[in-house]
Amino acid sequence: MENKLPKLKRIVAVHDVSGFGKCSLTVALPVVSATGVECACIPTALLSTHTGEFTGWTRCDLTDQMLPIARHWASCGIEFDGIYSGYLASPEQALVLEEVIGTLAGPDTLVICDPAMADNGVYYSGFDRAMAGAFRRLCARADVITPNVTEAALLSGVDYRPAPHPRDYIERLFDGLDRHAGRYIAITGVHPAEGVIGTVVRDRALGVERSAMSRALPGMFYGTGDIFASALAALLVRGADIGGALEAASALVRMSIERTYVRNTPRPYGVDFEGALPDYVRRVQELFAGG
Ligand code: PXL
Repeated sequence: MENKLPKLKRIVAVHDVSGFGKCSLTVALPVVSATGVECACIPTALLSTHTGEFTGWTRCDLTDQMLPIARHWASCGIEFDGIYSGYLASPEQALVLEEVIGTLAGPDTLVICDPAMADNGVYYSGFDRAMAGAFRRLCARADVITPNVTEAALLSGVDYRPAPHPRDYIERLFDGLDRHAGRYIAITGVHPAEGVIGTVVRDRALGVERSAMSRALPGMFYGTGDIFASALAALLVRGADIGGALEAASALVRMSIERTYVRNTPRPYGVDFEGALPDYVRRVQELFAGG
């Protein structure tokens, strides 16, 4: 058979496995795959659930596995188009991740860092400013970073402000992050006005910003930052432009939230992204029509 398909792009997702609760690797794997990108993974920790609202979760740190996995892959000559990291078990793990990046990244590998450590003005369980320091370093090594408003404030040193988030506040966050970022900064969970939520992206190379906004539904939706970052990472690695990637990733999050809201799924259980994937795959096909 004639070889007419372009080379499959490959990402390694470096996140924890939270066995229940639909975040980190349990959403990165399906979302990256649905984008038509291969998803290898380096698990950073194994937990029974994510740490938001659940109590009594189990946790096994996998820091000591990360470099041996990366070195094995390097010895096999496996190459990566993207290295996409999220939740890390400890600040020390960020240093190990830098070594993993050094081991696996080629000159064209896109590095995407989601500094998953806090939300709604507070650190996730077990984290403190040492985690912000570690992510600051890692974000400076990344081409794309995807902090939420809380994480952007912690990384930049700007005060955290609950909603609404006026334009000048978001500009201060972007400016504060400027030293700690590569080409794209995507700030998620921005509420420019009551009832409106979305993501604002600054393209530092072109000096332009763009946003994708939707109607805000009440409550906290776990894992949506991971769904957004997974889609954005895979779309950019596959070669989408930032505008198309932002729209498609935001639509996936919006539809996942709407379905969860209508179905009234318990919030800590994660969002119904499964039912939103068919629409997402159609959008991806349209973005890459002919590619
Ligand atoms: O979705 C971010 C995330 C990932 N992994 C774990 C978490 C959280 C957020 O709470 O607890 C273990």
